[in-house]
Amino acid sequence: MPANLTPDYLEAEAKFKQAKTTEEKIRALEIMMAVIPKHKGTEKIRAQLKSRMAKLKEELQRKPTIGKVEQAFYIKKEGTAQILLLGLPNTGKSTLFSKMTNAFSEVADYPFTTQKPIPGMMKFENLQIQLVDTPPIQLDHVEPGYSNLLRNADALLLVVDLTEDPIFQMEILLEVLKEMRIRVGGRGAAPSLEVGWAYLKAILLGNKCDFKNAMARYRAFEAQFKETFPILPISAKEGMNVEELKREVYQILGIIRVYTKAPGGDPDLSEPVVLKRGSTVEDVALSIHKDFLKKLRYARIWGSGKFDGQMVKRDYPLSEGDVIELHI
Ligand SMILES: Nc1nc2c(ncn2[C@@H]2O[C@H](COP(=O)(O)OP(=O)(O)OP(=O)(O)O)[C@@H](O)[C@H]2O)c(=O)[nH]1
Ligand SMILES: [Mg+2]
Repeated sequence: MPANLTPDYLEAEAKFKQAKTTEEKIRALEIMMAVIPKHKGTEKIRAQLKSRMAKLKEELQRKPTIGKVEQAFYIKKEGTAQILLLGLPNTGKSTLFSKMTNAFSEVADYPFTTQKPIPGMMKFENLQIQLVDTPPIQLDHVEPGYSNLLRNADALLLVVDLTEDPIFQMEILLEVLKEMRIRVGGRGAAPSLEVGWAYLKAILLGNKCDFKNAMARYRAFEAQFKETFPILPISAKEGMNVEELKREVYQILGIIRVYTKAPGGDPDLSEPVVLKRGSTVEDVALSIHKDFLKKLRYARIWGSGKFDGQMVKRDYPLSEGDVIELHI
């Protein structure tokens, strides 16, 4: 007897396959068990789901619970991407964070104000991007959980204070990152890495550029690092260059936004489909549903095509802002 699995079920199954932690797997599996059609044809699958669930629950029990500090250093991703603010004490990370997001993080004129990571959402055009404020980096002490926090992020904002030597601060940051086996860059392709190393894209920010002499220090800093990183002078306090920074963040993520529409209809420009740069029509179909991908015959495209409504094949590479009509 055929199982006739429903789209609901297949979606939950896709989530299960993507799940990284045991908790996430259990959550997805619960949904699969709840929505699977209960008839003779699915009997075997239901039994498999049950035994899989039992194994996962056992696994959860066996796992040593992670420490409180590590828990505080795990920030669940929300929105299009997760960007971490990183820097030495008192460089203005929390000021910038509060300026750019809907959230609040305490600001003070003494160092070590921020003690644990704090997430907030930053709006950029029709996207919501998550920013995370972090406790300051120190040379001699890295909090447990810090390395994982970084590795889980999509990009970093490295904040230096232009009232002090910015090149020296950057050298310390790079040293601490190196100890965590994290390489950073921003321009050009990702380097090949040794086992155990991670690569993260980063934007360098020279903050407090409103101070006297700050721009002279910024220029030396820029000259040293601009080949490797996107780099900007900002004033978190006065909001200088904050809009440019948002655009740089979007650029560094390496994503494009496209919009789908139904034949005869209009696209919803407030609901972008976010894809990696270089994605094709097939990736859009897959983002809707894997069945959609199977059934897809062709698409019509407005934007990067030679003319509006041009018919394109499944492997057509998309550009930022394209509007797509999928035909099955
Ligand atoms: N003039 C000026 N002052 C700033 C700017 N950004 C931050 N400050 C000041 O610098 C001090 C430190 O700012 P915070 O935002 O708390 O710095 P932080 O990097 O979060 O500090 P920690 O959490 O201790 O690492 C505060 O007194 C801020 O008002 C800026 O762009 N211009
Ligand atoms: Mg802070």
